[in-house]
Amino acid sequence: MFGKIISYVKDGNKLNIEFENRKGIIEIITKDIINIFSAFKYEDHFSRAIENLEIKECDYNIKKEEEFLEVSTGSLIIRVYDNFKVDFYNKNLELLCADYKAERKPFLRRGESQLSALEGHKLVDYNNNFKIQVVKELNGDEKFYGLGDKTGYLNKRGYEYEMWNTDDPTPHVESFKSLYKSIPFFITLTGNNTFGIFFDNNFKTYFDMGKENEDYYYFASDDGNLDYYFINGDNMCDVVSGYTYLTGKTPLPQMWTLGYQQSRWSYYPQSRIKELEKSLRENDIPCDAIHLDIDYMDNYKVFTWDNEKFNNPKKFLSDLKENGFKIVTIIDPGVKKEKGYHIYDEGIKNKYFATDKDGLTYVNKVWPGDAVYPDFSNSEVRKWWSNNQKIMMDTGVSGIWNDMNEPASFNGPLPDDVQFNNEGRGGDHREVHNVYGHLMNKATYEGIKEYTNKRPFIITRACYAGSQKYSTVWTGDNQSFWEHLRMSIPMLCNLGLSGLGFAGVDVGGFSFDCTKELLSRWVQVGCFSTLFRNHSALSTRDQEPWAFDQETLDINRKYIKLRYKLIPYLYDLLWHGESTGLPVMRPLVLHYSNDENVYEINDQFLVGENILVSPVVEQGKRVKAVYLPEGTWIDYWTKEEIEGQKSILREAPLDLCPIYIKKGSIIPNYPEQNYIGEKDIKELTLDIYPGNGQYTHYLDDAESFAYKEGKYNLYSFNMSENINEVDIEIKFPHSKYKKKYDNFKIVINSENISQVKFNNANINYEKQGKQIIILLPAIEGILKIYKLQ
Ligand code: MIG
Repeated sequence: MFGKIISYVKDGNKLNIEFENRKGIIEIITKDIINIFSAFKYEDHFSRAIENLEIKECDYNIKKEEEFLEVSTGSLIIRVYDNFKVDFYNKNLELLCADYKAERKPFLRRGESQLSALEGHKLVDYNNNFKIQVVKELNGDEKFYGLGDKTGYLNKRGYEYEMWNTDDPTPHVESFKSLYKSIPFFITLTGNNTFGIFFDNNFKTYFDMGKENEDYYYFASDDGNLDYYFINGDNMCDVVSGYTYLTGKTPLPQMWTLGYQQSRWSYYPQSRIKELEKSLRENDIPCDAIHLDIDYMDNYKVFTWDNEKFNNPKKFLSDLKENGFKIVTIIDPGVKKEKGYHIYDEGIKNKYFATDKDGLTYVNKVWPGDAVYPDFSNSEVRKWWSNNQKIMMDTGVSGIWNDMNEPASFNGPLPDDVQFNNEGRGGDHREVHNVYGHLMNKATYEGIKEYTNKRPFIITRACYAGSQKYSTVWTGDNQSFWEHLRMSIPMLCNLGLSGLGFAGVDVGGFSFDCTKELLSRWVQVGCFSTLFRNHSALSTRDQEPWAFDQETLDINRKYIKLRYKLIPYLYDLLWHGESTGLPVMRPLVLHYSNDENVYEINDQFLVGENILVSPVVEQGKRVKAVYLPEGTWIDYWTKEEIEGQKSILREAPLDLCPIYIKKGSIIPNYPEQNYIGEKDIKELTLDIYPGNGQYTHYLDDAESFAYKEGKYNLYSFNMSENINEVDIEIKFPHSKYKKKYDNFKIVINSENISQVKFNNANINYEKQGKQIIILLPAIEGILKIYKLQ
């Protein structure tokens, strides 16, 4: 298609290459991130994912060889061949990624699928005519991770997917090619080599990860530009950092958003929420937020309240807040078509809605009946939508839950020819579909930020690459199936690798009726995911922690309380994530990519680097096979030390989720609270697993942007261990936030202690079971713990 290389010109960080038939550009973003571009539709990137990209200029060399052009950046060597085939090598000239130079050879499909279609089987629609297609050689055991919220297992090798935001309420299974989100990014791992590819194209895109042929994998699109980034890294963490360098990091949220959240479709009227509030407290279930689904609205009209169900929402929400409950309300994009409804009238007057090909306002059916679709690809419409957030914020709403923004309708996806502004360029639904939710989230974020000056809390169902800058995500309409509890682990892990650091699933399952055993096990996973929300569908059975029996309630309480204990650890992870791009919930392969035993682990995950969770995800099972990677791990419940790089069997009665802490960990804990912020925490507990390790704890006002101006404190703990003692050096490298701790409560998970000194003075300690408790004033110093010899 491109033809032979004719000439090339270096233009700053870009290398412009003239081929016989087209131009190609190699752009050096950093020495490890390379963009491959050819203008098939637009001369520029016109990216919705990447905003304010900072190019890190580096010296790079170009060499012309007989067969190829060679570019070297210091980290990477890139060889460009005729037909714009590109191969990437590391600096030692080891091949990382090569374009496949032959034609695709799909496997044979025998028989007539039309015949099986008669019985209702799905026809295989096999597409070979892409406008843009990049085919890469497959390397032996190459594995693929990422790709957003796709169903199935962690490793995507051998499957095909499509990026086309899809609301399909039937049970999500492995054959789904797409779900609600489009994150055209994946990470590959072969031996010790890892890299990422981000195909920044928001038309429908296709990813075949070695399904049609074991010799290659490909990504492709019907339209748009050839525009992808090769992201190099020494390890998978670097690749995630590189990807989020381009598309943005998940920002630090308000701390309360990490609390337990209770939802269902729907809690109303007011008295029902009062009842819920009472049940939560009576059953001693900590909770920070209650979600209101579509029924709080007047006839499903967004930005309105049904005054029969809620007679004074402002007063009601403020009373709830007094008691520690925040309210999150759902907002759909579909605006009810009704003259006299101010949102509709304003939108019509200003031409804010998408149109059909003749320029008439496009109408489809959603909850309010006939509805029209705000054109979020128009910055003026986004401004309007931002302003509308004020209506909700003024009523006292604390977060917005953006639903149905694929966009969905009662008649499936919108037709291809629905017209959008597309940032002034004009464009149809084929182009805007995958970024519709993304742009709605951006508008929501900007509005809430402006009106509240707090870190906005937005949960979204649909998104595109880069939506992590604006919103938290949940994985939509799962079912109360064991299979969906199992799937939630690889799904959340892959979302995390795809930049979406703040994610969760409907705990207990959305559709279908949950069982007590399923909820008991689900809360053991949910309490570790960043977004922790129990939600269920209209007319399913009650699914709150107390809706089953005493045992289920006790198990829910145990894990919800564990969650509240871990809040400072999770918050620290999010703070770190703002610079590293790493998620809270991580697959083991992210940190142990040299250990082939972890490549396919779908039923375990890490929380940060220090906590390993191996939940039971099968009905009736009371024992779990746990794989512990290298290092020494401590059973959270028994404090038993176990050497890693092996599998063990762990007894796991219904109330027990196997949890392991890595030796050398320091984990901050909060005291019990009914909700975050209930107590003014003057004493920070540090749960310490003696060994060698470093930990930095972060403290700020937990809600505003003042931390961006440096108003925060850092507490660093440096621990080292030898045969005689464990030393912890406590330092405060940054102290610009006015509130300080008074004390540190040091919990040492070891019994063999003879003496403790802080800054050279003997201090008291107390023995409690298998732990030693030391109370310290919160000052800098050196804590020395002498072992019993
Ligand atoms: O399925 O607003 O995924 O969480 O409860 C109908 C009602 C629309 C879909 C969301 C779900 C929500 C429901 N919505």
